[in-house]
Amino acid sequence: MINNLNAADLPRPAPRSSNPEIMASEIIERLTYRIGKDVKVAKPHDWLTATILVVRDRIIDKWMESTRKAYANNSKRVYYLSLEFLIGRLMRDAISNIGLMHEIRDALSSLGVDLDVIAGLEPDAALGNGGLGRLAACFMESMATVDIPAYGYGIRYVHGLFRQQMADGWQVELPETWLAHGNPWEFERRESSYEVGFGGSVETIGGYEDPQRFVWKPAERVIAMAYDTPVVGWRGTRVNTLRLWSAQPIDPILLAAFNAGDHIGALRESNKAESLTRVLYPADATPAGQELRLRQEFFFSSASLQDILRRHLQQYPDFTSLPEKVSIQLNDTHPAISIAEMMRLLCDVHGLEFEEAWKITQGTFSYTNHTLLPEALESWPVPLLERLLPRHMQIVYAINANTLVYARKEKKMADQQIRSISLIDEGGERRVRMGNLAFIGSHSINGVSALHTDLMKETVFADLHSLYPDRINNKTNGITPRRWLMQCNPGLTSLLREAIGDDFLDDAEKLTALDRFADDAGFREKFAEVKRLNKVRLANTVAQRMGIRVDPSAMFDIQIKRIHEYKRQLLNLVETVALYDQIRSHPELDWVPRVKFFAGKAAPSYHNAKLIIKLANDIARVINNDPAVRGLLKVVFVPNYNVSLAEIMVPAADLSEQISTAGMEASGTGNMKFALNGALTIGTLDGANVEMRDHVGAENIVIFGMTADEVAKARAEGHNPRAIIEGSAELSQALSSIASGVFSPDDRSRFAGLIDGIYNSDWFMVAADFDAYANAQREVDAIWSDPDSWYAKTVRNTARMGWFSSDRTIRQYATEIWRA
Ligand code: CRA
Repeated sequence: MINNLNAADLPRPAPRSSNPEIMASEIIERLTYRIGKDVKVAKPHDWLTATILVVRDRIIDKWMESTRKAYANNSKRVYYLSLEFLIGRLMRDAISNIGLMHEIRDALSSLGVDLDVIAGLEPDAALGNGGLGRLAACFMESMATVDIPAYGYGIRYVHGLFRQQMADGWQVELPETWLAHGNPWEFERRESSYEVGFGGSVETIGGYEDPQRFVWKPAERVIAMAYDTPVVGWRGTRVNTLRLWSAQPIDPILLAAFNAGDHIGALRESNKAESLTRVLYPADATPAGQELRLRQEFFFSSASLQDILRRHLQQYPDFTSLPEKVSIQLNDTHPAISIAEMMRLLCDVHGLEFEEAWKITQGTFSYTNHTLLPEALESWPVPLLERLLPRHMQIVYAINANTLVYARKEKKMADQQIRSISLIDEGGERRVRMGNLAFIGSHSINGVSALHTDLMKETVFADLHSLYPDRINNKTNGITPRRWLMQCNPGLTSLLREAIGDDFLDDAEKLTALDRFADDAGFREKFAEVKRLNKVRLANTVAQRMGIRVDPSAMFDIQIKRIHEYKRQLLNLVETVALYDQIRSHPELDWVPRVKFFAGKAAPSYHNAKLIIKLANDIARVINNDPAVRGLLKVVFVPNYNVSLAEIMVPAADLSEQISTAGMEASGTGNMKFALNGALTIGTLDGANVEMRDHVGAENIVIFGMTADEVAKARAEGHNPRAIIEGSAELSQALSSIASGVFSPDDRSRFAGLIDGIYNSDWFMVAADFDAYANAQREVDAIWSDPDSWYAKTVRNTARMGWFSSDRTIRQYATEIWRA
């Protein structure tokens, strides 16, 4: 066995040279021997695969070195458990991180192949819905960059997030097939397979005399098989592993049934197993609540923990050292069942005592909360958990008993508090609260922005926080500057290097050196020119995909993110209608030409979100066809928003819309991407916008609207949207034109219900914030009208956003939570 040999003594492949001729010959070699194609008949896709294989081979040398190093140094390993990894394309990221962009571009061009063309063929790995999944992808890259031995664990969905098509302005969901051409990045690991059980019963062994033992006898079993993707950090420092599990049947076919003529029945078990990892649930920040989802959560949690414990025992004699050598970060509550599974594995399989296992579990786990939306907090009906995971239900009861006894006896907590910290929600149908399980089973619980962390302490986890006051801490989100500056905005990156040198490439906070260039008219001009070229690129994309012409000299005002009522695309649309009315009523005024871009997907079952997409499209049709506002206002809803589209839209934005109802957006990360790329932000004091204001300076961001406290107060005391609407002529006109069908002549009452919601409750404070928002937009117009001032502000945004690098976030996790 290789493990028993001294790896350092083994022969290693010679370091590879990377001049373009050698790379070109390697590409031909892969094309010939790995793909089996002659140069003459190779299709663009074949060139893409061959190129990826060359890049991947370079990375593998580093990968093995990283694994050996972690082993040799007995380093602590970090495991990031996430049901979502929203990766996007990998090739450009990998090539740029290993520093071979020029070589590979030249090599390909010597073969008559354009790197940009084949890069555009790589499918997006869309194994996530939105911010939470994209954050996991940024963290993977940053953990490799800051040299932390880390593994990401998740699910290898066959179908990632659906493709969004527009049919007459309505969203239609189509299956996405990222694996259609195979996936040259991944390695199938048949040897890393684990059994995962469901259902069945629990046997109790022993009793009064001998210590009791419990053995779970699952009724169903599936195999979890690993697929590994190497994740390379900046400058190739370190390569970590993203390990995604795929479900396989234990018996691929029931041959007896098949031979007896039951051809479909013979495959039933196999289909059932494989359906477990077939599709990503398409809801963002709201739980699906279906049994298959719970099965997915347990499946990947169990496989990952078995893998983690196996690796630990390979290196250490027992589990006492687990908290010192292993950190497991739970990305939201989706993997929270891991806490019960860890207890089961330690107690039932490895024979530890409950108390000892509990200490190890708590010392090892930490949990990140990503949302406070009450409807988004995961909980599972007790009968479902009891049926699917009977042993875990017992463990949950045992943990709960210990916690509640401690709270009542030692901390003298009252009934009300006991009810709120309990793992079981007793109001109505009894349910297991996954947030409480994750909290109680972890030594660290973090929020994702300063405001969100404060609100966590005051709201959902108030009582748990008073029971365990040292556990909650903040880790403000971040974004990787490699993908979200260097790769998506090469023009700006070159300009920055010219101005301030290369230091910022290795440390984004060095961007502050740019600050003094904000007052340099020559620099501002170049900065504006880079922005213009990025806008031309977006304009071309929109012309190509949608046949719509937009003028790159207009202000590009962009709101791209999942469609959610709390994100208030509706506020933006209502203001768009108001502006449209204003321009038509006052054609004599100097209106700032604007293009309002929207993009984003709605959860397939989220009725109002889908209606908002239709409204955006209906408004676009009317406005774009009205000669009265030609050249002054355009509205574009770009279909099928994904990571690759974001990479085109973010660098092209003049104005970034971050306008969620205060207190509802836990952090946001799109906000950071835009500001880093030189957009001005119009936003509320919500999520990380608050800290962005602190960093870029209040004079370089346009903040408007109610604060989180004011929203909470208005909701508690009841506010009167009708009175507000009546008091604002602009607002009432815009609302009534939408409600009465001006934009939907084919179905005049289409949007009546949506607008009624504003009149009747205005939960999301669209009416309450409208005037402040409209005024803020006119303030934006005024700044735009003075280009010196506009570009001075946007240069300062780029200069001061370095702190929001995910390298900083990861370093904070490493020192304050993982101690790695
Ligand atoms: N929907 C929050 O809403 C946050 C990301 C990442 C979210 C965002 O404000 O930036 O997480 N929450 O922390 C979530 O998914 C389950 O909760 C999100 O992406």
